[in-house]
Amino acid sequence: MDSNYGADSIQVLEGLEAVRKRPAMYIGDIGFKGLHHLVYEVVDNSIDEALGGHCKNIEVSILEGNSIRVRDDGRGIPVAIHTKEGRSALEVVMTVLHAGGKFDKDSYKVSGGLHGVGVSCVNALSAHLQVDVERDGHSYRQEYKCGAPQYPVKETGTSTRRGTTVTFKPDGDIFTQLVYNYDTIAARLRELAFLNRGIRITLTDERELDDNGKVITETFLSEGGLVEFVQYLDAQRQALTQPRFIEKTRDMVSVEVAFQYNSTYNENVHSYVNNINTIEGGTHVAGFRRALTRVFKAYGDKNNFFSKMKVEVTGDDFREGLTALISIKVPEPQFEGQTKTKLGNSEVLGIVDTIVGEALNNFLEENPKEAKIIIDKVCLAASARHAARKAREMVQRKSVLGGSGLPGKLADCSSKDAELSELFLVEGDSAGGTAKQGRNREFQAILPLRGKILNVEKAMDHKIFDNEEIKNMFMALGVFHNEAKELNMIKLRYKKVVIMCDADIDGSHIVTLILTFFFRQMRELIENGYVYVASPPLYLVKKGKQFQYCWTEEDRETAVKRLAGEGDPSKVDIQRYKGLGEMNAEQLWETTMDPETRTLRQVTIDSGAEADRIFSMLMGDEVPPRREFIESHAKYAKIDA
Ligand code: 0RA
Repeated sequence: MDSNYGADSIQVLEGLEAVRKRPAMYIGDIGFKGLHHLVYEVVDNSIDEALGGHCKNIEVSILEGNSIRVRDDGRGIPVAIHTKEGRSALEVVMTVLHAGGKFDKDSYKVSGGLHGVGVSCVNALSAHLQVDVERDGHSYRQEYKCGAPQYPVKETGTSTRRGTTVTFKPDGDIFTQLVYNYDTIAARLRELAFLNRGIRITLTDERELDDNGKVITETFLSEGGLVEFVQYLDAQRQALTQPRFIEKTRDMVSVEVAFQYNSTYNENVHSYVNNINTIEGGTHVAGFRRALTRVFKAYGDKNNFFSKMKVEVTGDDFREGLTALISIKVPEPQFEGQTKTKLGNSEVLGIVDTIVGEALNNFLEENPKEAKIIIDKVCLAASARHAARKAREMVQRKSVLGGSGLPGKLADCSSKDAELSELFLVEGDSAGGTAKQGRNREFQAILPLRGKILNVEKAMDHKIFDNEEIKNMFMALGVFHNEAKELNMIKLRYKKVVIMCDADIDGSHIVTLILTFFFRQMRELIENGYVYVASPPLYLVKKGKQFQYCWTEEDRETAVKRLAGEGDPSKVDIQRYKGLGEMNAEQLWETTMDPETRTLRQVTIDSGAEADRIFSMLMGDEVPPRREFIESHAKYAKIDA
């Protein structure tokens, strides 16, 4: 029987061959992101089953050897022979692209990963996959290698439960990274739990126990949904209003919005379409903004709240200190933009606008006290924006002048090609001096930053643009904000910006300050993949003329053993680098700056909402959560993938 199945395998492989040939086309990439995407793709199927009301619990396990198991208590994928296909429906679902929805007429699929490829794609990219179905009192199984079934669906026994369990091991011939990151998966599952209230999702890491010998496991279940999500994001901020919730469906588009105002000056609007984070926004966000501006403006005008204002109140002003989540579900989303995370459906704009507009009107009429608090904040924002614009324009006028527009502290490189040029932001003048000596001046520029830069998380824009270090960064980079606070990068002078700080707690705090600045003021640079963090070594291990730089404790131990050889390990000299200043120019070059030998860590944003929460926690007023976070995440928060 098993060998007979070979013939079918060939047919299957023809279908899935395309996926194995061009995996990146289906799952984005074949590195860390793509690897994790496989998990999300499988979980999405279970989420769909839950959204249809057929499933309450989803269990995700990271197994020993970095296999993944996803188990749900849904109806179970049908196993009966599909007459037209001549084989089990289960096999078709697992081996034919986009076959998932075919056997389920009564539900329209909303969840569906960013690339919406379905579980067959995961199968194609797995060295081994096993699916177990329990339904109608029986249990069934089929296994696959690289997507090819190893035998027809077989009955494995009886069962009183219902559900589907998919266990897979990503193919090492396809992926360049095979190790799963618990926090990355946890962040996505937490987000899914908030976005789909009432679904219990558990994550268990079976690879190791925690420091107390306990199993690493978390359960994500939100009864409050988006309202709880807003509170979670704003946990470290001071709320000015109660969270509000709007929920309505029109023309098959379901709209959910939760928002609250806090005492900061940041806009935190995060949006989702069919559970996908629409980082680039789109028509749903446009509809929300339009309603917000229109309704608040009309309310303020009607009550004469703006009459004393010397400046015009604009849309931006209504969003300062606003944390909002927009989650819509659309039957046929059109994704656009560079990263396909921008919703294009034009009909959605009016739908969201109307639904949010009506709800906001009611809210303002029924809650005059909260309305006044918000309007006062809006007026403050408008005045501050006016002041900030002056400060910003000063910086920008200088930065676009060229020549004399460069900061005095900048040691520029000779290349004028942004593609090749690198800007090192270096903590402190002394390390800056060493970096200047050590660099390759052809393509490496050095900008020393003085000690702690301004914490932009707590400052208003006019303070931010008055800050010397921040002005220097804008001028050196040659970028500026337009009226809508979008970053103009036409004159960007370097396409690699490397943050280089000491490898200690103070250094990592400064990295975080600088990253906060980029995240809040120049997020586009991060989104384009231009921002990096340097990794200076922690140790120099030396014996006689032999030496080795080390980046981890394990590195150091091996180096000591190697250099000691048969001899006495205590004869090996270990130098702990406390700061960049302890290295001479040559050492700094060969360990940290030389493109041939250095390790740079690219800064990426997995989830805008999670990054927002982490920055508010790291840079906000409350000290304990910050300390706890930094201690539990070793060197640098988890803002780099
Ligand atoms: C097709 C039809 C039916 C359920 C499913 C697929 C299904 C797929 C997945 C994937 C993961 N978990 C799942 N659970 C169910 C409906 C079958 C029926 O009508 O009983």
